[in-house]
Amino acid sequence: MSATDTPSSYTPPRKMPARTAGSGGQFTPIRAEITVADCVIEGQLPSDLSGGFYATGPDPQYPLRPGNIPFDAEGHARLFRIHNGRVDYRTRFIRSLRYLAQDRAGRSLFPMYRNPSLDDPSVQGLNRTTANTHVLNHKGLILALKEDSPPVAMDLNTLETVDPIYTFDGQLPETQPFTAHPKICSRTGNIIAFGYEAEGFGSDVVSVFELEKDTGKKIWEARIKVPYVGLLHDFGVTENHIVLYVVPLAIDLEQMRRGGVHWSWDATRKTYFGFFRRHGDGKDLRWIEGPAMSGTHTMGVFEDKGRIYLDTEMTPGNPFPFMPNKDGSPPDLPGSYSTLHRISANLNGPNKGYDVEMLFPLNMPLPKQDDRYNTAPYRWGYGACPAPEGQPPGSCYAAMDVQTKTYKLWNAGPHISLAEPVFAPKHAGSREGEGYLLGVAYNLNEANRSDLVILDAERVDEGPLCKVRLPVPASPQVHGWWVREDQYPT
Ligand code: V55
Ligand code: FE
Repeated sequence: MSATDTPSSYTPPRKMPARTAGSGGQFTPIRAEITVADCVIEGQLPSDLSGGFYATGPDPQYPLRPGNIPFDAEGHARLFRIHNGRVDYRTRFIRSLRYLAQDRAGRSLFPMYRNPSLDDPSVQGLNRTTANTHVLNHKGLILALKEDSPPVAMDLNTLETVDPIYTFDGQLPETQPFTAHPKICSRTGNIIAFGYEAEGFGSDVVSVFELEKDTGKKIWEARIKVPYVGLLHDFGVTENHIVLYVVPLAIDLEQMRRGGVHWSWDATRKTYFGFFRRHGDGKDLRWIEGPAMSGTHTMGVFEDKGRIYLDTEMTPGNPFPFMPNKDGSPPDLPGSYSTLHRISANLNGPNKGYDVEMLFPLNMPLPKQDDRYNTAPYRWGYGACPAPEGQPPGSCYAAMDVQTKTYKLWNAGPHISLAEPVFAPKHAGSREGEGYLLGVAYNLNEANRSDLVILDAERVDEGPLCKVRLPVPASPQVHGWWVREDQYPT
C-alpha cells in the first residue's frame, strides 16, 4: 500500500425521511416459478421498444434458517421479453449447484450467509453461489452473479440454467469470485470485472480483469491488495483507470466461528479510495484514507482535467441493518440512510484526503445509469427513492441530470413499492438517455401483485406510458439488466 494522504472529514447526513412509504415489496419472497404469455397491457407499449428486461433476486428455495439474512436466499431469475408488440413474462429459480443439491436433499444444506463452516457434510467444498444479485448478457447467455463465485449461465430465452459454474471456456478458475457489478466498456463492449478474496477465503488479494466482448477471452488481469478485507461490492472503470472504494463492512472471523455471517460493521476502520491504471500491472495503486462511512453502488464514474470522480450512493454507517455491528450495538437505521454523493481526487496527487460532495439528497441505495456509459463521462442517472421532504409520501422514480444537478420525479404513490429500474435505449445508437425507463411496481395494497411500468426516460415526471399487468406478485429483485433486440442471437 502506498502512503496515504491526510484523511477527509466528511460523512453523509444521518437523516431518515420523515415518512417512509412504498418500500420492501421488491424483496418479498414468492417461492414459485411463474410463466405468463402475452401479458395484459394498459396503455400503449412503445413501438420502438424491443428486447428483454432481466433481473435476479433472493427467494428462499427452503425457508431461511433462523439468524440467516435475506442476502443468502437462492437466486430467482426473471424476464420480461418485449417483442413484436407483446410482453411475455417468465421466472425460473437458478439451478446453481447449491440449488440442485438442496433439491435432491429436500431441505436447506447451507445455513448461513457466506459461512461454509456450518454447511451440511454432504456438500462440504461445493460451490456456494446463490446467483441472487445481478445479471448480465454475454455471448447469447444470461449470466447470474453473486460476488463470491463465478457466474451461473442461463439460456437467454428460457432462463434454464445451462452452466452452474461459468468459467468463460475454462479461462477463469472454478473458484474465481466475480463481482455482481461488472462494467461494460463504452468503447469496446468488453466486460471489466473483479473478484475479492481472490486467493482463497479471507484473502486480501483482489483480481481485476477484462474479458473480450465477443469471445470472452481474458485480455488483462492485475492483482492488487486491499488495506483490509471488506465487502467490495461495486467499483468504477474509466477509459484509463480502475477505481475502488473500501468500506468497513469487514470480514469477521470471530463472528463466523460463532456461526454468524461473513461481515460486521467495524466503525473503527477507515475508508480507502483507490485507483490504478487499467491495463497496467497494479503497482501504481494509490489509497487515500477517509473516515468510516459506506458507499455500495456506483452510479457513474469519469475523469476530467486530472481528477477522477466516482458517483455513488453513500451512508454514514452500516448500509445493511441486518448485518451485525462489530461493537455489538443495535441496528443503526439513520446510519443506513443512503444518498447520492460524488467522491473525487487528483489522479496525480498530492491529495489531502479525497473530496466528497452531495449530488442529490435522494434516498437511493440502487442508482443506475444508461449502461452504454459505464466507462465514459455521463449525464443521466436513474433510480427509485421515497418522495423527498415536502412532497406527498410515495415511492418515486427519478431521472437525474448530474450536469445541472436537477432531477425529475414520478411519484407512484404510497401503496406502491418500486424496484430498481433499468434504462433501455430506443436503439443501439440512441443518444444518452434517449429511451425508456422500465421498472417493477409492487402493489402493496394488492398483496404485492405487480406491474411492469414503462416511462419515457426523458419525461419521467409524466408517469408511465403503459403498465404491463401481472396476475401475480413479481419475483424478488435486487438488480436488473436490459438486453437490446440487436444483442439476441439471430
Ligand atoms: C449486496 C447484495 C448481496 C450480497 C452482497 O446490495 C451485497 C448489496 C443480494 O446479495 O451478497
Ligand atoms: Fe449491488
